[in-house]
Amino acid sequence: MDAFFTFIEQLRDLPDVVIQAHDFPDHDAISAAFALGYLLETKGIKTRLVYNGIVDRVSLQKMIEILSIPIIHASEAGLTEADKIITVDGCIGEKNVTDLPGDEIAAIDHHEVTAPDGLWFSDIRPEYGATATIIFEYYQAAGVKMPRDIATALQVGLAIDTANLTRGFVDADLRAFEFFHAIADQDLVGRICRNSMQHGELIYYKKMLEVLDRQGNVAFAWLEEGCPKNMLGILGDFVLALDEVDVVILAATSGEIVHLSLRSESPGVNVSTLVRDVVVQNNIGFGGGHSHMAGGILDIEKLNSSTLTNNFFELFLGQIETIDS
Ligand SMILES: [Mn+2]
Repeated sequence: MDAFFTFIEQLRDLPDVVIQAHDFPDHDAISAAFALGYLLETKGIKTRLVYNGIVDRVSLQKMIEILSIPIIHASEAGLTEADKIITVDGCIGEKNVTDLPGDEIAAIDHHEVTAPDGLWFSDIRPEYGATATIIFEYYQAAGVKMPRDIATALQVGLAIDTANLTRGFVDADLRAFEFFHAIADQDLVGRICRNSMQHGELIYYKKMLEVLDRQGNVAFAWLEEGCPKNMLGILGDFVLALDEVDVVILAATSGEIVHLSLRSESPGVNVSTLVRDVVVQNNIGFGGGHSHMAGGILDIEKLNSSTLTNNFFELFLGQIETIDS
């Protein structure tokens, strides 16, 4: 933890510091930014919280509203090259973290990423269920009393990232959960976690089911008319609920790009590695995340100009067979 405190000292000379959540942020990203911002403010460091992309879950919009989380869209933050940026729940250099004006000085993340050299501070813990847990440990070490609103947001982030402590978590997450649970507003946590979509979004289930295909324990679908990025994850979890299915690969077209969302409950299939292997090796986009939950972005132009268009999911299936054998 010494490195974190040394880092805080380095921030004292700055007029303020920018905390950036990953693009199309989820609950963990926004909560982590909220909580880190508050922690730094208690140390006399001014902060601005920003994200890029859109907040596409109604439950996240409500969480921001109800808890008055002071995060704004990066385009409204008036960032300049003089700004210093900390990325949370995402790492500098990853494609889901827009390179904003300013100097990226730190990354705090729990994805399978490698922080670039030369940062003032980096704290990457891929085994952790959520960035919320890393931030919780900063509070503990700093001896800062956590306000109820912040515990509420962090509990939501941890609950959603770990599917209510059913995937990808470690003992540290349990300690954090116990702490949040003791002080957070449990009614609000429950309401935010349960109300994850709107009536109008049910259509995405229909659209997905119309094109859903399965080969062995791998299910896949491409929503050509598009789907909100974080809704795609909810659909992935829905398909993963099938007993016959252990790996889910969903794609949704969005203008010139395609969002990918992957899930795995097969110990032999690391979807973070899988999506990197397929998408990066074929030079058609980018991807990464966790062994059980990953995402990616495809460049349609590159996909179309390659010979891979017609057998896109075959690329994944072939790779999974390679892994299995
Ligand atoms: Mn996260």
